[in-house]
Amino acid sequence: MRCIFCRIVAGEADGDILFQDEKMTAFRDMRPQAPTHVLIVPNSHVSSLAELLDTDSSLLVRMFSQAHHLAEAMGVADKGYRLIINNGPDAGQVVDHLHLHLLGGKRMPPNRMSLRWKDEMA
Ligand code: DGP
Repeated sequence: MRCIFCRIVAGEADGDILFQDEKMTAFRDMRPQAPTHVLIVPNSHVSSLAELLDTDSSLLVRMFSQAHHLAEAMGVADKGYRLIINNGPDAGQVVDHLHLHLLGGKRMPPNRMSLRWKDEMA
């Protein structure tokens, strides 16, 4: 059985697809963590960041670039958005097909490391 993201890319499973070209597909996350929550994935099955860097590193730049275009199109670019890749088990990667989360449309807290760094610099 193919992975769920491969099936969404191929149109074999439901996915609210917002963008697709020959290399990548963007669709809404089914469990949104923010008013705008989109996943951008390579069309071919790539499990990890290391695998993408080995096979098609230029696609990574294109995925980030597309994320920005989507953020603009969805009206969240001006106020800011967050891009996240959970890479591997310690990062909480659940779906074993590399994906870039685009989150926006709400004020998100700074991460704790940045807060600690800010305190140390004060
Ligand atoms: P991660 O923890 O980075 O592996 O996040 C996986 C995300 O994928 C999670 O936010 C929920 C989303 N997701 C899982 N299954 C499906 C699905 O079948 N359709 C869609 N649209 N999103 C899914």
